[in-house]
Amino acid sequence: MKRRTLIQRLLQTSTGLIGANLLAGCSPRRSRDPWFDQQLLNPTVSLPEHLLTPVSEFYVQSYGLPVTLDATKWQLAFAGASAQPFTLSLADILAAPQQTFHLTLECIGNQTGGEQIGNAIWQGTPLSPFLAKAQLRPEVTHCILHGADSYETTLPLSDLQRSDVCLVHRMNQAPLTPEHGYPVRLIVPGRFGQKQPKWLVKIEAIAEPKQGYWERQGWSNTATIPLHGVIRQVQQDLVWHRQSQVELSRTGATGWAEGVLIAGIALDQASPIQAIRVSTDGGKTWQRAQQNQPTSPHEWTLWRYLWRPQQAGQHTLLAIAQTADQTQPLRDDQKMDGSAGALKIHVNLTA
Ligand SMILES: Nc1nc2c(c(=O)[nH]1)N[C@H]1C(S)=C(S)[C@@H](COP(=O)(O)O)O[C@H]1N2
Ligand SMILES: [Mo]
Repeated sequence: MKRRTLIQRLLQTSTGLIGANLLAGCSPRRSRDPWFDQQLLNPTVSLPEHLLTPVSEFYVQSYGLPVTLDATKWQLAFAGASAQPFTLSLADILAAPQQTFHLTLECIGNQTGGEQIGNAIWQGTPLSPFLAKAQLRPEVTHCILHGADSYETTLPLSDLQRSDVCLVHRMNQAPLTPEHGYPVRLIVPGRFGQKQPKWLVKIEAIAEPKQGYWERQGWSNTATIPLHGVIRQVQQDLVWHRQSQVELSRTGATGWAEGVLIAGIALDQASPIQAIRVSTDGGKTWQRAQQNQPTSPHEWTLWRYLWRPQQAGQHTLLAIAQTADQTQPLRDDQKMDGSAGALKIHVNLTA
């Protein structure tokens, strides 16, 4: 079932105020444009090292209402097949060694070129020392991660033991907002958003694999981020899957006679993006774009390309990303694994 369909069904079965709240809680920004920075197009300014999505513009994906938790009473329980179950308070997490890192969050349901993606700087403490403290029983292979909204998702223990998996309490230099999981969420780099539980309250060690809330609806249980890049901007126009037609006149401040700037983003599960290739003739020929080199492979790569059109008329733009051992496919039909195809943008250059 599509996520939107699920929300529509929930709305049909609920009435009045509850329905209205559900819609607000689930998709406050569904119809909004994705956020992107116009400055990226200025060819005299080098590409920034980071492009952070302001929290106010960051997509929110929650299957129910956001939960308001009292941080002074909040506890995280380490439970299940453990020889030493215990709980952590927010103070315990703040007193533990801190890590700050850039990471791009994206929903597995995001369509090619969709708006459910954002980049932030996160702060938290590594999870693995706490897993060690819990003395998990030898038969433990997975953990169920429980949110206070009864959301759950699971991951193999070996993934959760990685040193870059963090109990996160800050986003863009401020405490997490209620929508993004206040007081604490888990961040597991390389996975789609559904593996980043908000309002985390329990980590339950179990001895067999299990599916979580979205995974039972058919979404991938590994939820690894595939290699993908998209065009986000053509001259001053923000483009995305619902805004893929651009009209440019020959002259004027943003006219095409002086060249057309195309910019976008690219991301992979764990490999650095080595090249972005742009086509302005529907895929017949490809040119390399200029790009930045984020220090973390979990942060989106920013790129831009200056196109010098030779003639007026209709043109089809495409962009694909490459790592050392992969090239993004032009088309991708595996929607329950996340969309990795190329976004097609149609540009009409008028005389
Ligand atoms: N507790 C809880 N955690 C959750 C969810 C949820 O509904 N409840 N949604 C997940 C999904 S599907 C995504 S894409 C991300 C979105 O994170 P954001 O709302 O902070 O952008 O949160 C994930 N964590
Ligand atoms: Mo998601």
